[in-house]
Amino acid sequence: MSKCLICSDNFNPFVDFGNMPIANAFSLKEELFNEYTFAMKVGFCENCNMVQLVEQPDREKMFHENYAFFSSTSNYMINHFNDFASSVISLQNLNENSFVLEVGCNDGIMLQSFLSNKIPCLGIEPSQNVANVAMEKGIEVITEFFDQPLAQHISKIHQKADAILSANVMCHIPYIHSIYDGVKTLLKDDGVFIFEDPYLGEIIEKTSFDQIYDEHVFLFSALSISYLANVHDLELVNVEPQITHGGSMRYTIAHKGLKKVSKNVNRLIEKEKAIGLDKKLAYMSFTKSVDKIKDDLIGLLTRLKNEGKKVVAYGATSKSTTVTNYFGITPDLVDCIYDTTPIKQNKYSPGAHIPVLPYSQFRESNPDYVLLFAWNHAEEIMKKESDYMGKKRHWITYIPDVKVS
Ligand code: DWN
Ligand code: SAH
Repeated sequence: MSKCLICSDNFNPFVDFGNMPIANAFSLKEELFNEYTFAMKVGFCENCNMVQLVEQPDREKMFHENYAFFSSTSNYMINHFNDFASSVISLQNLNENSFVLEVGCNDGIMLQSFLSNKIPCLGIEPSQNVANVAMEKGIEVITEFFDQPLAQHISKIHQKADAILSANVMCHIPYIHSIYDGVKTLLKDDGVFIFEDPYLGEIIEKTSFDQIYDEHVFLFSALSISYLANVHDLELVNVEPQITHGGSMRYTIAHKGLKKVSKNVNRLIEKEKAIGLDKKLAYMSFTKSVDKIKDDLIGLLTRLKNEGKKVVAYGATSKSTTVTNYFGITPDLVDCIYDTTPIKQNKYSPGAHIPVLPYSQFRESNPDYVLLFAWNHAEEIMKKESDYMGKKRHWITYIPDVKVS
């Protein structure tokens, strides 16, 4: 039995992925003998409806001065965050007297839009190397983990916030009660806390099991977020689906009773109940679907190998650490992974030890098949590579099921 991080009720895990390394720990050859692993199991709390990891590595093992994920590696995401910022500017009528705080600003992909609109903003980003990139853009950043004590400190040096924003960060934080206390401290009476994360409903529907890895301690739904907000005297006032990261949800939270609650909130909660996200059964069938993808993908890669085909992968994503380690995909089946991120290049993927090579070498490698680990960026990547791939080369995708195209 494990204890729920939200409501302290007991629950049992519904899926066990076995021992997993740190998803973004790309290593040099000499570091491979010493890889840290943890037991990755996921459970569903029937009391508050939160889906969560049973165990998570210490935060310093994941977020540090060599963090491997830089948000601005996707042009699509740059546009997405520019649109996100514009929507907040008009929702809150922001101007040069306002104040915006972003939790987990990474390389400044979103705050750069506030900066260029002359709206005062502050980023909180504990991973020093990505924070440096934001600071080089002229963004003010505190390089610490956000929590209630840090919020207290910020409240002494800044006005309260018109908007607290966060993308793909809230689901990373097991001490989330401290985050919500911090939000309560820093949010103006008419302020909004808006965050987006991969959406549980999409993960279940698409069997996107690879959204589960060390950093993603929670998979949120409107059901679980409204429970959590309520505990902190806050209220979920809007939900807006996003197509990013394979299907995300943007949640807007305000002080309880101070903003009108959109009809979208109840509609989504009712839909979640109708598809059974509040019942164990949905999670049991998810596990079966993951194993079907495993059998199909390993079957395909083994057959291609036996036929002498050259198979490489595209995008050394965090998600791919779950895929390669759970499925047992090693360099026997996939020669290497091409990626544009310098810090990942000429290293080995966590656990599976597949070489990660610079994207600049992708085309000269002349593959027959390309396994798309960055499937959430399929539209952007397939468009960019369509001339090169032509009719002779094929993409392999595996969410929601294994497909060759
Ligand atoms: O939640 C998280 C999300 C926002 O980002 C973090 N926990 C970590 C990270 O997850 P991820 O690594 O699964 O994210 P992506 O965006 O799917 O990673 C894409 C990878 O592919 C990056 O390493 C960059 C690379 N890439 C590439 O080589 N060529 C990406 C694009 C678009 C490309 O054209
Ligand atoms: N917002 C960006 C980055 C997501 S990656 C995007 O959507 O692309 C997750 C980020 O959260 C990392 O940069 C990590 O360093 C940061 N992070 C993790 N815990 C945090 C905390 N307690 N406070 C602030 N940032 C945190």
